[in-house]
Amino acid sequence: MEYNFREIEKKWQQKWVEQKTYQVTEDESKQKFYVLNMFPYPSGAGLHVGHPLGYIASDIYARYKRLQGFNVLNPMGYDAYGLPAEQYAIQTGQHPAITTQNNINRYREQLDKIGFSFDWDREVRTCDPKYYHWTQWAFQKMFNSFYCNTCGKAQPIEKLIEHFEKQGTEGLDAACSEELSFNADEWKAMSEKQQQETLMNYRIAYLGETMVNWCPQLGTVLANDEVVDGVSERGGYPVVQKKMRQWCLRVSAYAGRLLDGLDHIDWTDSLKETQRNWIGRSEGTEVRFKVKDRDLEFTIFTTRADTMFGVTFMVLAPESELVPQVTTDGQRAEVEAYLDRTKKRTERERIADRRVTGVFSGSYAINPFTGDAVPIWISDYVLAGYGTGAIMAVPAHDSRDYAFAKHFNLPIVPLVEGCDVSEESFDAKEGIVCNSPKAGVTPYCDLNLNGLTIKEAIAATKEYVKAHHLGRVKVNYRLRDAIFSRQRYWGEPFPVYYKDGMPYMIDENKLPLELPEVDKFLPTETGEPPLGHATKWAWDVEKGEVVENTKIDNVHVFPLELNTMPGFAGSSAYYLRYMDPHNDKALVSEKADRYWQNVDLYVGGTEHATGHLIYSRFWNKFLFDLGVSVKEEPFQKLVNQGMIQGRSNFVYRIKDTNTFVSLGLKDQYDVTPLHVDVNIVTNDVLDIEAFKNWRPEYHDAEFILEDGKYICGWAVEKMSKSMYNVVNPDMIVEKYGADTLRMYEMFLGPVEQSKPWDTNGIDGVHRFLKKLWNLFYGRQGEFLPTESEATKEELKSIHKLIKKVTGDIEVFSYNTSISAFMICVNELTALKSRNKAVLTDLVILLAPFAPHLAEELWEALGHGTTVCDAQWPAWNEDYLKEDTVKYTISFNGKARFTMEFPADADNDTIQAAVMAEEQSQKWIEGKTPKKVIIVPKKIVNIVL
Ligand code: ANZ
Repeated sequence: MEYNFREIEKKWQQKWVEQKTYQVTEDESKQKFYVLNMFPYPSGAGLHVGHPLGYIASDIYARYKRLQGFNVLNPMGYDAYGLPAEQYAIQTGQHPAITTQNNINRYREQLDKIGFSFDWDREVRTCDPKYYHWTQWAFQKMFNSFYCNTCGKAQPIEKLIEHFEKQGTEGLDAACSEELSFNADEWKAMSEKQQQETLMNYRIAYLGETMVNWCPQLGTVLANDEVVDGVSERGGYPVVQKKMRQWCLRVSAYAGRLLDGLDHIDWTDSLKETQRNWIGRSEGTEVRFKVKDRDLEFTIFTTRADTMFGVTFMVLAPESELVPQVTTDGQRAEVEAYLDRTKKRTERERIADRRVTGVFSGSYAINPFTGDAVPIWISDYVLAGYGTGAIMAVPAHDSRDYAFAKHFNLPIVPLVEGCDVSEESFDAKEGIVCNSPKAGVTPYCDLNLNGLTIKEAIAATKEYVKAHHLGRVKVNYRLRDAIFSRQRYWGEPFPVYYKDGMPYMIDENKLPLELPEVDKFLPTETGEPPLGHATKWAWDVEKGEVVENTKIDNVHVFPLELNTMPGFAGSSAYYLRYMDPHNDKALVSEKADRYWQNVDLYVGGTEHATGHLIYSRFWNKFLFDLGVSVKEEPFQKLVNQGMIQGRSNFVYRIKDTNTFVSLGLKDQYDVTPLHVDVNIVTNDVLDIEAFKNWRPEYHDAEFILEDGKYICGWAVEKMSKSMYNVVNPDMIVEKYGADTLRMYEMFLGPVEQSKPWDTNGIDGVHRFLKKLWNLFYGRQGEFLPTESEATKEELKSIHKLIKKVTGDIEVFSYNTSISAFMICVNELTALKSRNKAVLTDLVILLAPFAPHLAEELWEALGHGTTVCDAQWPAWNEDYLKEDTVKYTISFNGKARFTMEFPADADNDTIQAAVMAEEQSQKWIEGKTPKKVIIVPKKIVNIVL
């Protein structure tokens, strides 16, 4: 009987739905296991074969854990707010809700075909008011909290107010935008508005003045990567740096905890390192400098306090509030012209671009160590948002300062007399710091750094600074607060109204505040965000509801916030919501939260390393402080799946003709390569008829063939519509079945690795499943397994497989598991195995990989329940014991490694195992071996 995958897959997909096979509840009698995929943004293009890679990998793990007796939560949902739907709406007028719904339907259809074990009853969509209710709720909690550095966690804002009422800022150590100082009386004397402004300085969700990339023509703030060379990526409109009042999240308050938490989670070292760099802990010193002849001083941040004796000038960031104060009348015009120029550059450009620009302010600062007066410059290589936005420049020991000094002809004074201060010498600066020529001889400083290493010199200088009250030791983080406002339509509305210019939260029990309807999705004529088009977007505090804007009286009815939340808002706590998705009283109930705790295995792409994976860790830590989340870290283990790249094909058009020449002959002509749809190319041979029909302009195309065929060129590129290399999983499922697709995607290589999609091997995987099927069904459709005594060989074969697959799944080495399956099926076929117990184990092992086929065979073996509830088999070492022989494995006669084989292993088994061995791939380099020579009990030589 044929392996009829179409029928089998349809049947089981239906049964799973009917029997709610994947529905899961909090079952206290079982240990939990929580598997999570980064949920997709449902784009208009649908899924391509790259998308399911991670889902399949995690599904295998989820199914495996269930077979081991765990209660597995494996949910799925949609990150449904976002820009593409909004842009589509701007172009076509189609409401983003409709586009999103259509895309979700298409995703769901595609996902359903692949046989995932998702509990769809727990689906979430970030654009659903029942979902964003809790996004808004968390935002309100952040607004009503501040971060207490003393207790190391978020606290209710009332506690801060209490503190102010009792002692003002005295004794307060809280995360803030700006250090403030006032006493209790001063606090009490403040107007409500002043008090609110003051509290804003501490709130975890706060309105802050931030520099943004503002594009006046588009009426919106752009992200850094949407700006290229000072103009918008779309449209090419000028972008300027502008201070704007935006909602921000005080992520920086959590920098230390975000850093420390990395030590307790099981993520790859490279991902942790990326986060560490992003958080950017920097231990340094803040030192105060006086401005010469003025009653003014300012603070700089340095990690090299030991270089105080080499300071030859100071630099302020252009945005620094000090700039107008230190600019002298004589320099004003020049300074203003400079500020104007630098406004056009984004921060990223300022960091990346080494072009030296700057202007002298006219003032001088006094070096507190030497008493020397050094000029104060203004330059955009100093960033406003880092440290204090002001630096002391030591051109002899810092390359940026060096470049600046060279450009503007400023003095360069090395710490060590006679030291080489050419550009090339910079890397060689580590080592012994000799005494500065000035140390000990000026009346200002008797610090002696003679003979110390840099580290010791820094420590000594720090002590000196502290003892002489010149500044303080300071830990800085690069991590910035997150800007949380977007001038967009398709996002979560803020549950905020404005009274006298200050924001107020709508009542918690009136949430969710639903996104209003608008007739245009663009900014308004007056430059307000799209919500500015809404006519019913005002808050009636008495009724506690949204009313028409015409009713705004600023007494009972107030305007609502026009910005919406950014993409990362909805994805920051979705893992918690999956635990209890229908709860309308809380984000998650205590019971569900206590049971599921946090995600045990999170699978997703590396592109989220510094966005989502920082924000969601922050968000979770905040909820942890509130007592809502029980674990401080949301994602215990994280696996990054690689990308599936496209394998593009090309045809070569002879210039100015409609004639296409085959790959091997193209060099004889002047040709233009053109992408061709990979779906009309098989093994690089073009289907000429299909090509002619592909585009009207190719209808009359002519071809220069080689050996009667048109051979296409190829390249590995990103899988994308514009390269015509997108392979749709539906097509593969239709042709080979979901089980083949699942196994093939895993067989392509290690999960974490990026690899090109290449259908050439898919037939092999499909044949393997057929072969496995044939162990169960004879030609006449007779069911073969019988109750018999398993032979030693059969037991050895299956127990070897149990051991290998169990070990491999634990480390996500699915490709090697699949090779092991192939070997085992070959062995059992050769043994003509009919043993029911052995074949039953085989089916259970197969279930995570090819669930439809496994269910079908499980049923045929006489089981009334799903194979998902079977028990994962254990291996017995006794069956594996054997007299083994060590073989040296050689390639073209060169010994490379050894492998052990049973003394009685036949040549086919040895050959198959050698070819399947991972190490072999390195030496085979994708070639087909010409010959494999096996010298019994000694050597395997592969001739390439
Ligand atoms: C003097 C000095 C001498 C410095 C030397 C470095 C080397 P990290 O490690 O990243 O924290 N700096 C401080 N604030 C800055 C800002 N807002 N924009 C640009 N640069 C800034 O770097 C700290 C160092 O970067 C500080 O130490 C300061 O230059 C500079 F041989 O001070 B240093």
